[in-house]
Amino acid sequence: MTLTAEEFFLFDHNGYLLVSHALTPALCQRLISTILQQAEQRIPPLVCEDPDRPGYGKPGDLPGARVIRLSKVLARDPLFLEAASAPPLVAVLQDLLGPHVDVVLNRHNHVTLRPPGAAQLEWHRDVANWSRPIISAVFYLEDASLENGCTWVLPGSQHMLAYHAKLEGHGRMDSLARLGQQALPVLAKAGDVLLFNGLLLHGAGANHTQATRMSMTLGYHAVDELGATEEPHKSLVAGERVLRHN
Ligand SMILES: O=C(O)CCC(=O)C(=O)O
Repeated sequence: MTLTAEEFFLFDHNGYLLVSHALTPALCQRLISTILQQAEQRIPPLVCEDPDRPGYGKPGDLPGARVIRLSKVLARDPLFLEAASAPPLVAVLQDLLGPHVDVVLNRHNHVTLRPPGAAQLEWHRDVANWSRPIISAVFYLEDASLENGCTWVLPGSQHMLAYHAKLEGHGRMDSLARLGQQALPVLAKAGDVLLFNGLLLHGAGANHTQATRMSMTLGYHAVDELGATEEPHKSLVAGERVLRHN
């Protein structure tokens, strides 16, 4: 897949782009089975539902509590890297980032089960500074709707650099106040991947249905041509590691 000029424009202008059918139904099913198995076996690191705040997460394995998130997924099973490197997705990432692409291991790198009753995910940005951006990727393993807590975005907010200070870097906020009137829901099908600039303000709704709304979130960026050649917190998904000097 190659992006059209219009899709490039929209990613740049609005800060996000939905890539349809990036994962096959078979791959989504294999991921869901693996996730359910690992949640059932309570394989750490995990985030569980906080008994004091139903619907919200608390890190750690809390006995008897529902597992709502699996962390460090790329180290759990090669299947997750297979999804991270899905050819239709990598083709779009290479269009946006150039030929050499890393998936970062120390940002996101988790699966959210978003079970029935899961609370909203507060508005936030994904990076602490505009000069170290990532592309965030939400992989929908099940359809995402208004009822089950789809992702919401504030189009164009990646350009609001002055606003950044109010969030204290990688900040979360309960509401956008009046700006919330400009936010849009992203309705997605299982297998779609939402790519967005890590500076884009985004969140997710509560799950009001009786089923899960599972998704995996990862972060990507271009291989850092200014950085060290060994990158323990990154894994190459396309191209090669380049280090350029002037
Ligand atoms: O699952 C979503 O809709 C958003 C995910 C997200 O923002 C995150 O995992 O940090």
